[in-house]
Amino acid sequence: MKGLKRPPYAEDDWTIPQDWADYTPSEHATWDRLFERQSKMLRGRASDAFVKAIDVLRLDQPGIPDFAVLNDRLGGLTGWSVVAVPGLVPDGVFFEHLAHKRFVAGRFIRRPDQLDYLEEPDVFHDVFGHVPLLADPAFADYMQAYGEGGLRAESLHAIDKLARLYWYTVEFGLIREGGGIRIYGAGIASSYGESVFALDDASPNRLGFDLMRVMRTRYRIDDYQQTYFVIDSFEDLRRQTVEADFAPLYETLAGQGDIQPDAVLPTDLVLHRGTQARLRSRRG
Ligand code: HBI
Ligand code: FE
Repeated sequence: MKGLKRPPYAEDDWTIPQDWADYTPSEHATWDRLFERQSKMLRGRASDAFVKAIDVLRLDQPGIPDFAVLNDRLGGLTGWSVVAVPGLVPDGVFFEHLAHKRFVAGRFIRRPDQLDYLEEPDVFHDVFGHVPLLADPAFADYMQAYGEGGLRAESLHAIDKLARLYWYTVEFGLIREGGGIRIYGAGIASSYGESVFALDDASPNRLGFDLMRVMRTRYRIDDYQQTYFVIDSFEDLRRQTVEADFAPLYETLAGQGDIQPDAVLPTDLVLHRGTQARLRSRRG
């Protein structure tokens, strides 16, 4: 995230007051519409931990959540808190917050004509998509370790590799659960279209999670993913990452090429081999 400029009203760490009382009725109504649509969609599709946390954190109360109230509940569970920011923040600032168990959330909410697509993360993506799993102890540990690992990756010039791990887990991760596959990534969970596509469409690959393989894999930012990686459990993800030393892994990766977003390798654990029909039809 280069070239971002900190607005004058933000603190040095880029946080701003949420000013919850200043949200308008129409902004609260936008949250309610998005919440209603996504929470219905995710029943039976999202990981149990995600669905249960929506209840436990009382995210089902009407309107944009007041971070002060949310933080009382979340803090009691895992010690995490949510802080408001204007939008995207520089990588170093982002990592520093995570390392201190603070999740940065956009204060703003998308306009009614942007319900399905926006470029910068807003309060719906950040709070509905990300915050539920911060109530899960194993996932919360993983997020904190990601922040600490990000700070180390900066000096090792390996942020691009580490960012792929975030992308394919925190944003677009799937998990084996209940004899099938469920959603846990925030980018999927907060998207109406992708929460169907990621699980049910024949187009994308669904491959078993492999840490080194994931860090070599390029990703799309302009469309649904061509490949999703499926973890066995949050505890397994925690064990494979929090307990690993990434410095030697980055050295190994430096000698290996990137993998294209749609590739399937002979070494992959293939749960579903994608037809990639979506991209083919979009390219016409
Ligand atoms: N800023 N607000 C915000 N939210 C993010 O998810 C975010 C960010 N800055 C950088 C970033 N993510 C990622 O590019 C890092 O994981 C590398
Ligand atoms: Fe996100």
